[in-house]
Amino acid sequence: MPQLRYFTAGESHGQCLIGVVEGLPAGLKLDRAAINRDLARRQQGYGRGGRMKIEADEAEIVSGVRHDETIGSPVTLMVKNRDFKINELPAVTKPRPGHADLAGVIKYDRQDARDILERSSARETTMRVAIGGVCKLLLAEVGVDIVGHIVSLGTVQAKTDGLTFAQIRERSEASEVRCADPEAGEKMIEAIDAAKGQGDTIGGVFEVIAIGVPIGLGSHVHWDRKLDANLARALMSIQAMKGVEVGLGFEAARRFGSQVHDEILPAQEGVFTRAGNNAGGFEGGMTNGQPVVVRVAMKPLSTLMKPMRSVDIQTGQEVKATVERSDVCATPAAAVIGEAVVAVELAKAFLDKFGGDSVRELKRNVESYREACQRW
Ligand code: EPS
Repeated sequence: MPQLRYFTAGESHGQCLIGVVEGLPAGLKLDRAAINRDLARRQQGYGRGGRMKIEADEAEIVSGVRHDETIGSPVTLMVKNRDFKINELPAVTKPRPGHADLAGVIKYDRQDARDILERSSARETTMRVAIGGVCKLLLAEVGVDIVGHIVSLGTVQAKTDGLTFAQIRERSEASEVRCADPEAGEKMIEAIDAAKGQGDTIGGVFEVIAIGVPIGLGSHVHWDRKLDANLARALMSIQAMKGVEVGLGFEAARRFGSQVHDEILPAQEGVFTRAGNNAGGFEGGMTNGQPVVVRVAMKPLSTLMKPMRSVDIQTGQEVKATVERSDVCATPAAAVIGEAVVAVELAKAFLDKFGGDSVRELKRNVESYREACQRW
């Protein structure tokens, strides 16, 4: 069992969202402002709908801390829903193609798809971002930093080759669509407007980069210890995700080996260097000391203002699918969720490799390993 585990609970229009994180070392200063900054980042992005104008997500920490520091016990986080009205909402009987509605009502034997959509809603990602925020604070202690940004939206591609981590952060943070290429960003906004004008939705691809990750997180020895696989699973579990690539990803399959693999160069400052990072920071399921680079494809959201054909689950008659308040595009927000999910998986991998009942112990262990890698 990994040292770090978490659960989330809560419905989209329920009272609140809850997260319980077990296995955090003691002595981690929980900077609420940093966690709330990420919650606010998740709420932003061009193409979001009415709900985000109602909510002002803030995490309350209700267990596991004293004087704002973890004490080793489970940390419970809570985000209240301002739009708490789960018992007043109308029934949903016209399942939306692409949504969890239909499979959910059949599987759980419900007559109202609201019983499904309340939990399948991407509102749940609020709590994952809060938990990811906690994990980012832990990762900062061991020298890891993470950024998520949009690399394509619909058919618009961003050009980000040659940009540094800091440039990607600065530029994507300044962009309404979290895109580090301002020209592409404008076209993305146009694409979102066009989709909205048609009563349609639009998806995209985001990339998450993590720097400062040492060699050797994860392992080649067994399938469930391969960190790239665990990352892919965690990223796929974000609502509306349809594909994950590591490094070159699918493009690697179209090239020869000599055009894919990152040549190994003599040591500089004690560590081997690499001629590139097509591997996205992973070889054999282990980190190889290069930045971790993953890209994730998000489908267009399934609530359309111009609804698609469906069948009423009560009458069996052909109808148009349910129309509910929703977003035209939430891919910029998904990049923030991706950062959080990557942070959780990396934090897990650090604690699995280095242990640590306290942050001080974890840091000692990581520092001594980094030194050993330099001497190797
Ligand atoms: C979301 C909250 C939801 C939607 C969206 C994401 O709020 P509501 O359903 O009250 O408008 O805006 O969820 C969906 C797109 C979905 O299909 O459930 C959020 O907090 O991210």
